[in-house]
Amino acid sequence: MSSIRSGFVALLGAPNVGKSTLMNQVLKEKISITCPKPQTTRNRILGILNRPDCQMIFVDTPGIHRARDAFNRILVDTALATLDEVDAICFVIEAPEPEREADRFALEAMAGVSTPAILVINKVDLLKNKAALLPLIDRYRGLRDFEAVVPVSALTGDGVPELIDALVGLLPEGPRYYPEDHITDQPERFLAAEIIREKVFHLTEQEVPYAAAVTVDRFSEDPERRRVHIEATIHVERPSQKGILIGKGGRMLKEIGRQARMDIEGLLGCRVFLGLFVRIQKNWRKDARQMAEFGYRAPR
Ligand SMILES: Nc1nc2c(ncn2[C@@H]2O[C@H](COP(=O)(O)OP(=O)(O)OP(=O)(O)O)[C@@H](O)[C@H]2O)c(=O)[nH]1
Ligand SMILES: [Mg+2]
Repeated sequence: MSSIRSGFVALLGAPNVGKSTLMNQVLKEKISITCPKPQTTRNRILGILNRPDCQMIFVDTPGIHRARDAFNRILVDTALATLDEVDAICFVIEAPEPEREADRFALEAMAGVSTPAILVINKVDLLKNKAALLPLIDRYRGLRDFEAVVPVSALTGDGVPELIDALVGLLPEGPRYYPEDHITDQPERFLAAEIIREKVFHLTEQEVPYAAAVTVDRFSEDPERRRVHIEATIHVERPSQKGILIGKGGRMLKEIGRQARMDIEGLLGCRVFLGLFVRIQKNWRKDARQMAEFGYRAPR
């Protein structure tokens, strides 16, 4: 039996640079939710790439930023905790906005870690002039000793095969950590909750997406009707947010449910009944116990 390479690769960077989009592009499957709004990802999310010669386990993380409260501290700590458990890092920035303080801050947060890192310059599809990348690459090379610099478009897939090739070289020989047909370790319940949260992120504005957490209260097969029956609750912090989520005549909640149900049906490959409820959990982002109950706790 010939040996393979295997290991863990963290996707790290400032919020909104396209880490989750890149993960989905690598896996050709939607594992991690994405949104034009920052701070979409809140957990550490595994995506497993299986090839005959390697198993590469990508770890998508929340965007690193200057956390101003306990909730955001948990998000940032969740991202930084992956530094200790990976064989390689993809540090992601976005090409159209190269001079961002946010990227500098994220890079500094991993300064003390010697894990090999690749600089991934994302969103090159938005660049008119690729030569504009050269000074950017020089500057970043001065800030950290990157193993490689790879421009990509997570949206179109441009450059992604080159990125994977560069990463394979950084992984040690090892076993497959997960069965070959697995592409994530996230349970279907979690993926369903995330899809609902994604629709809230896309369809509501200002504080509402940030004040929302989703729990799945029931997830069961209904063999008689040949479908999966899901009941989920969207928790928000204030009555005004509940009002917005439900919308005039219940229209907003209906639309969130419709879009989420279609995506969950695609994920599960079967028909789905989705019942959605909205509940106020006053100031849950200020309550450590409540945050933990929603799946947000500081990593050990
Ligand atoms: N044009 C273009 N847009 C992209 C590309 N990659 C990501 N985006 C968009 O950028 C936005 C943010 O993408 P995400 O994947 O959610 O970013 P993220 O880094 O995971 O963000 P957080 O989880 O909030 O830290 C979304 O609107 C994506 O569609 C790309 O290569 N090109
Ligand atoms: Mg993300």
